[in-house]
Amino acid sequence: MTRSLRLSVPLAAAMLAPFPLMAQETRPSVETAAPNAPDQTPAFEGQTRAPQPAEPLEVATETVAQGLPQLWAMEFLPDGRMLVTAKKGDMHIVADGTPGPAIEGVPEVDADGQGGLLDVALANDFADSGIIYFSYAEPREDGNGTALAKARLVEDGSTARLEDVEVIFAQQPTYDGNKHFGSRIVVDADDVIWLTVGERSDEEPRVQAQDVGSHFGKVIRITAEGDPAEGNPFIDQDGAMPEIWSLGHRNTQSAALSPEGEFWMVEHGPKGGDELNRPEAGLNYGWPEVTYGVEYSGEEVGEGITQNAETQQPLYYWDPVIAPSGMAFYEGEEFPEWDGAILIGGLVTQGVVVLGMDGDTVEWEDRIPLEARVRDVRVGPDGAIYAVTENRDEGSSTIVRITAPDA
Ligand SMILES: [Ca+2]
Ligand SMILES: [Ca+2]
Repeated sequence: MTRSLRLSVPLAAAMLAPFPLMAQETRPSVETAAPNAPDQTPAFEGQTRAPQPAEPLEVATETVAQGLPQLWAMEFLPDGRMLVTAKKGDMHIVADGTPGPAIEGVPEVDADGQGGLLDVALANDFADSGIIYFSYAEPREDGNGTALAKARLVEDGSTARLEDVEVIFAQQPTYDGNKHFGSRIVVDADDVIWLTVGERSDEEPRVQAQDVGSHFGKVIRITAEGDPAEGNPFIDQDGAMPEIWSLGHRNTQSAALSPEGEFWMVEHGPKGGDELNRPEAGLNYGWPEVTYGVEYSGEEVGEGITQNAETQQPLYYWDPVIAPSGMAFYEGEEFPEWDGAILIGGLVTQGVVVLGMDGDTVEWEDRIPLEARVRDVRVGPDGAIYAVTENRDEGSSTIVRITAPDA
């Protein structure tokens, strides 16, 4: 006994030796600011403050369009021009860095506060059909609500117009406020339309994020005709809104389809609680009962619960927040080492957040600083990354092209 014990001590030491060496190699997080909720702990290792990548990001940037109205979203048309939405209610086609005239036929929007003309997406058959989808804060008699419309974009010489405009989703109930409209639109390979809808922020409406009888704080999933999509979890439940896919979301302005065809999103959380989710049918993502972070007043959110069995944990969260805007999965030849990485526009971080992924796990996080609020981020047909900036004081935007330095 004694002899074997003596032998085991150096053996154990030898086995343990590699671990301190590995720990020394762990790279620090790109986030160096103090958390807003220092007493909260993640549910699993790597859920926040992932290490920086082994190779630091090196990029070159150039402004490819400026003097634009304050934009909310941008999509590339098949010919490489850009279709943009301006928050105040206009839509333009940007060619060679210059916006064309306002596209006629855009419905009236409520541009107060966080409202306005919001996201735009192209139908999968856009090249043939000209069909686009767009979201906006819809003015109503007793308030407003997030709406999703479908229309045909028709060009005629140097002008363009929307025809056959049809609202295919209108958030219920109506609410009189100017915050948390969402919204991002994602069209999947089956032509199903996904829309993120905010919980309208204020104390009373935000609790409706937990109520499947309300569209507030939900992911919406519908057909191109506006019907609930097949497979929606609450279609047969009395009193539930059949368009709902998942619940318990706060205000999501960031969503994208992964290369595997799955719907992912990043939510604006409370102070110290932005979160990455890949929402599954019928599941509850917690808000406002279970969340990381604190109120912007500094108080606890509800009872200050960050984890429980009834709600889903975010795959990743940020404290302090990044304030997520647009989102895209990187695919292209410009940055081969970022294949499958998630790009997220940062309003507060003033740049693009890059997440290196292994399945559902964030392996690393880095940031592309742009010194401007980023409102949308897209991957161009050339493989470059395009960031739409916004300057709220000037009511203006630029579009910045991000490439590898030697390109
Ligand atoms: Ca879009
Ligand atoms: Ca959550």
